[in-house]
Amino acid sequence: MGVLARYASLLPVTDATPNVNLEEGSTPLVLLSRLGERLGIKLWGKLEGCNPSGSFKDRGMVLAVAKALEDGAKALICASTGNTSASASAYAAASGVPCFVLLPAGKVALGKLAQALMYGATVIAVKGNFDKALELARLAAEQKGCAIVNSVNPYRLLAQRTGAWEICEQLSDAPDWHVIPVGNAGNISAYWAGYTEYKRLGKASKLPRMMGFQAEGASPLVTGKPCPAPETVATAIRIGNPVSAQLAKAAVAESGGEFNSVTDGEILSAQRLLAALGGVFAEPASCAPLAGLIKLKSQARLPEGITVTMVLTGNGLKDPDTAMSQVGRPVEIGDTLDELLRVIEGSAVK
Ligand code: AN7
Repeated sequence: MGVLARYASLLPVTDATPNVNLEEGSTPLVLLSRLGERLGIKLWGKLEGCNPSGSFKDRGMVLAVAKALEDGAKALICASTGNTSASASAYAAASGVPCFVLLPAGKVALGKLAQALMYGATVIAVKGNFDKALELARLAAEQKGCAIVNSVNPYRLLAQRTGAWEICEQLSDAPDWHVIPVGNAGNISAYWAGYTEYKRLGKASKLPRMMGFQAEGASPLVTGKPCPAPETVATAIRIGNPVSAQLAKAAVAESGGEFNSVTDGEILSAQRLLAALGGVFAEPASCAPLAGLIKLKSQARLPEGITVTMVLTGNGLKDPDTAMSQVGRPVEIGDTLDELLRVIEGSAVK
């Protein structure tokens, strides 16, 4: 069941809303026991890479597209660091509506670009960063009457609350800490809105601390001012002027949480650790929170034994280039058993 059907009573879905559905949501919440033991916490990973287009964006996109169709939109438009474009293109394809996506030229992971092109969107590479592309998309949407499906579209964040609702159901309560990567700052805002709504409805007994992690080279919410030239290997969160900055600041302040930043090196080593100790391959941006937990642990600022949920926002397969630049190559052999046995005997496993 997709999120519109699963959470119809908590979302602005009416009889007039088209039934858009790619069976998004209901993603696994996995106990990462080896990583949790190292950190001295109960660490849960929300596998948002299991969504149909491979990222959390599908939760909000399904409602944004359904409402756009309900309002008679003839085309969709968005700017994106990659995942929003993949998601918008997928739902546009499934709904039979044209989609224009604006991407920062040369700064989008290969898998995401392949997705938007395969789903049949008109893909436009802008010589500028995401913030500039969003500015153009907003102006074009106004002039051409296209529905903009970036998170400036309020339906996106309303439906992204479903991630928090699922976590409360999977854990039978809210966690102590909720750690999450922050780019345009929509998801952290939506999760906070989701948790507070479930608390209000009596479906959670407490509220988590919201801990938002940015890449050091694109950390406007940590430095407190927009970043004119954001740069990070985690291209998904290469954003200098977050649209939902105010909402995110409120979420962090009200929950007693914080924003923090991690370096690209810390992000990449967390990505490898998550794969090697957790069995989960997530894209670099998704690994900023794990890098953050490791950093807080080293500063003795991670309380022992707490329950932490970590949103693994996008699938590692989206960015094969960054992954391959971090790891070795396969061991090559001919086609004989002898050669194979030599490899096995030369390894740690005898
Ligand atoms: C994997 O696709 O902004 O703080 O245009 O793809 O809600 O922006 C992606 C963002 C985290 C940050 N992890 O979420 C886009 C885009 C992944 C992402 C974020 C993004 P927000």
